[in-house]
Amino acid sequence: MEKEDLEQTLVLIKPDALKNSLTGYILSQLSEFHTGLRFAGAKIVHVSRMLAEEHYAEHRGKIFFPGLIDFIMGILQYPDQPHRRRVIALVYQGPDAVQKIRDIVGPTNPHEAREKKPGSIRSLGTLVPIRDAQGNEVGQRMENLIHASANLSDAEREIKLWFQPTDIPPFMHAYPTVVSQDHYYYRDGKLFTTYEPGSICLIAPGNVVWQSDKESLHLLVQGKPAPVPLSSIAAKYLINVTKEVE
Ligand code: 3AN
Repeated sequence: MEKEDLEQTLVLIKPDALKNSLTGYILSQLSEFHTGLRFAGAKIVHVSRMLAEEHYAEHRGKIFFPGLIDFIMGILQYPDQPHRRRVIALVYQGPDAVQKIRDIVGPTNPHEAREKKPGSIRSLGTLVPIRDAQGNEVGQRMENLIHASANLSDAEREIKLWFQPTDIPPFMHAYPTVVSQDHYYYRDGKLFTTYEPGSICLIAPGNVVWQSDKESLHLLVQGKPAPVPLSSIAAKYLINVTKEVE
C-alpha cells in the first residue's frame, strides 16, 4: 500500500448523536461512497473520566472543560442511565482522510456550521448556555455530534489513545508496533511491573503494542518523564474493562 493510502483519522460519534438516533445518518455521510475512505477500526466505548480528560487535554483549565468532559462521557445526556453512556469510536483510512472527514463534519460551532457549511454534520448540532451558580451565562457548550481529528499529529495521538494495535487489522497499521517482553500493571495512577493486589494488567509479554507506548512505559517505570503520559496509555487499556459510575 502507498504511504498516502495509510493516512488515518479518528472519528467519535458522540452521545448526543446516539441519543438523537443520528448514527446511521453520520455513518452514511462518511461512507466509502462519499469519501473514498475505508474503516480501519470501530468500537463502542463507555468513556471513563481519564479517557475523556486525555482526549481533551489541550482544553484543560478552560471554562467549558468540565461540561465538555461530562458531555463526551454521556453524563449530561443520561444522568440516571450509565448503561446508555456510549461513544462510537472509528478509524477511517485512505488518501487525505483527515481533511476529507473534517470537510463533511464542518466547523466546530454548530451555528457557524449552519451559516458557513449548511448540510455539514455539525450544522445539525446545537449550543447550550453554561451558567454560574447565580444563573448568569458564562459561556456556551457546543453539542456538535461528532469529533474528527484536526490534523495528522492529532490523528496519531488520538488513534493511539482510543485503539490498541490489535483493534486494527495488521495490514492497516499506520504506526509502528512492537512485541512487549514485560508485564505492566496499573492501579490508582501508578505503574507496576509485577502484580499488586487490586491492579489491572495493561500489557503482558507477547502483546503487540504501539512502539511509542512501549518506549514511554520503559521510561515511566524508571520514574523518568515520558512523551506519552501514563494516564493516556492506561485509559486505552482500561476501555470497557471497569465499570465507572458517577
Ligand atoms: P474540533 O472538535 O472542531 O477539533 P476543538 O478541538 O478546538 O474543535 O475543540 C474540541 C471541543 O471542545 C469542540 N468539539 C467543542 O465541543 C469544544 N469547544 C472548543 N472550543 C470551544 C469554545 N470556545 N466554547 C465552547 N466549547 C468549545
